[in-house]
Amino acid sequence: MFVDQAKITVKAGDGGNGIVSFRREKYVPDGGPDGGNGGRGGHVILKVDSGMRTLMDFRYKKKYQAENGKHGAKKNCYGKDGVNLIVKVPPGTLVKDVKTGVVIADLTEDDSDFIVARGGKGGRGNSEFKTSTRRAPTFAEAGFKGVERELILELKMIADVGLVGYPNVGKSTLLARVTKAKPKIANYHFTTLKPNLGVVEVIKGQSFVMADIPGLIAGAAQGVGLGHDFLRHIERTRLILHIVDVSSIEGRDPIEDYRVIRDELKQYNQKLAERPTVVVANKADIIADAQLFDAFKDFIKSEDLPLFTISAVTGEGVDRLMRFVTEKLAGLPIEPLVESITIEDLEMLEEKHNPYQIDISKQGDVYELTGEGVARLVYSTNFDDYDSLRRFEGYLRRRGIFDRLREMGIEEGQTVRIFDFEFEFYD
Ligand SMILES: Nc1nc2c(ncn2[C@@H]2O[C@H](COP(=O)(O)OP(=O)(O)OP(=O)(O)O)[C@@H](O)[C@H]2O)c(=O)[nH]1
Ligand SMILES: [Mg+2]
Repeated sequence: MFVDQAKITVKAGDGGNGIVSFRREKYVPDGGPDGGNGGRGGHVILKVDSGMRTLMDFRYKKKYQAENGKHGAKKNCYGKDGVNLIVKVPPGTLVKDVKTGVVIADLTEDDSDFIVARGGKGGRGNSEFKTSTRRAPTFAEAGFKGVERELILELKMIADVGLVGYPNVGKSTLLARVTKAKPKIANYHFTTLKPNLGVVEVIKGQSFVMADIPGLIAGAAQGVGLGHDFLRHIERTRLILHIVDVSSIEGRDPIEDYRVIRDELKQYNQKLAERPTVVVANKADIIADAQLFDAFKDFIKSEDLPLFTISAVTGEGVDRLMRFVTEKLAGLPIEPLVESITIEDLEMLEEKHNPYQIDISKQGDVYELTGEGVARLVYSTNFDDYDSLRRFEGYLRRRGIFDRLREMGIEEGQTVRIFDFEFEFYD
């Protein structure tokens, strides 16, 4: 089965908590704080495996979670970092973040990898909070949550040359003739149901990859027929071979066929229509209407495009065409498909959308704080410790929670609840 799109969820590991602990040694009274830091959560990393050809694996497994960092321990022991999770993807995988709609990576090169979700930092243990005036801090910091993201993976195969054309014009026949690929070939429309790739090497050391996609028909760009789903695979190609059946054996006019396909490419993506194109007149061995063929040749000349006349079945003209393509490719740059962004940029974007969220609701006279941001804060606070409470208050103030409470109409002395903890509001 050929699967070229998938939606998955990746969850990086949470950072381990820092812990509160005090040295307890024989003969040492009043040992200082020795609570260690938590470890970092594992990242989720996508890595290109050139042996993979589809996104099929992602059809069955949708959730990918890296290991959490371990909590800190006594004697200033750091918690272990969580193990990174490496997820293999085929070359040509485009990675989109669902929430922001941003393309974060375009993974093409073998073995290249990309962190798609960074593990949460570990929290600091109480020994890190020791100062000259605060010799025995009784609080530590909670680990940060690992990022969770929904991603769309989209496979855009990496081929240098794309074969496009009406169904049954001989695209697969040509691919089979010049490469080791064995696409299905038959005399009916839509024989090819999924893209096929093959390597062409007519000039030694100058091989290139050619892709054969299902035939296109009018309306393809809007989803008619099969072609639309596969057009994305030729988006990466540097050169398009537009195959036209010039035999008129099916009673169609090659000029008309050419125009229809051209239009579809343009509608799908203007860039495709601007891509360097070579027109290939196929089935020259069985031309039924020489007049139509002559008209076609004149027409292509007027379009100012290179035209090659071949027979994919007899092999006539094929070698000449492949040599021309090889040389043409040498002068065509490989351009990245999309501008991707760094994970840091994405995190900043998300941070703006939703930093560790704190929600406030009002129940009767009580104001209640909930959300991710609060959970971390509660762990990181020792409500019996004055210093810790001051940090807690400072954090809420910096995050604008006091302002928000006031906007909601809170009065001095009213109750604010966070989980089981309640305090009276005084500004
Ligand atoms: N006589 C002749 N027949 C050809 C030539 N090229 C292809 N054919 C025949 O045309 C029919 C269709 O060939 P395919 O290669 O399957 O065509 P396709 O463009 O891949 O078709 P779809 O996959 O359906 O889009 C087959 O019967 C081929 O044998 C040619 O140059 N000359
Ligand atoms: Mg085919």
